[in-house]
Amino acid sequence: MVVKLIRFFMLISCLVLSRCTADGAIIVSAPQSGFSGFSSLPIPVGTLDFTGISPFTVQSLSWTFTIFDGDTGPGDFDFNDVSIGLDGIDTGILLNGFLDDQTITRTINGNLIGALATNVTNAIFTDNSLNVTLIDRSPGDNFWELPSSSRFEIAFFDIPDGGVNGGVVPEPASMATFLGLSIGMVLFRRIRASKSSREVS
Ligand SMILES: [Ca+2]
Ligand SMILES: [Ca+2]
Repeated sequence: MVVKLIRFFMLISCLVLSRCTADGAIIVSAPQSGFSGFSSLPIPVGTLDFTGISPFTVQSLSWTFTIFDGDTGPGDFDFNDVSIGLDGIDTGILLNGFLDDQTITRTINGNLIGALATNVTNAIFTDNSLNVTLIDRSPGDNFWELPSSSRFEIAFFDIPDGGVNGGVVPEPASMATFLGLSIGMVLFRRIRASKSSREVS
């Protein structure tokens, strides 16, 4: 019962903050840019806020986007042509699987190795902000729509020096978790007191 209550209120804390820890990952999310149209510049997905998150080295991560008319499915004209940009750094990780004339929500996994991991880590924690873009190697030919009614997120895994595995919990999440746990404990005590009174009577 206690475990269920704790899990429930941690989930609430997580949803309220759009930033949470689950299964050894740190997840950061934000509304999508609402971009609609063609552009020869990188397509803006949105900006993630890392304020209050203890710095960690970025290694393995997954991105979840909702895109209409991506044209990056097998056989589409931008298949193998679009990669994910983080603060202007081309990760080289491809955005395949977003189909022509359809709204698709899809998660892309990837690993950042060596200088790429260092550069992205520095890009995030110099200003606690990460601008995410789509970099088209054949720019200007694709109509994109990234609805602002959808959120995008990045989940960071295998965090060696901070985050969950290092036992460092982000400050805002700590406060929300504390509030959630406090409410949970009050409810638990009330339920237990109610049970006790029933057993006595
Ligand atoms: Ca293209
Ligand atoms: Ca398109």
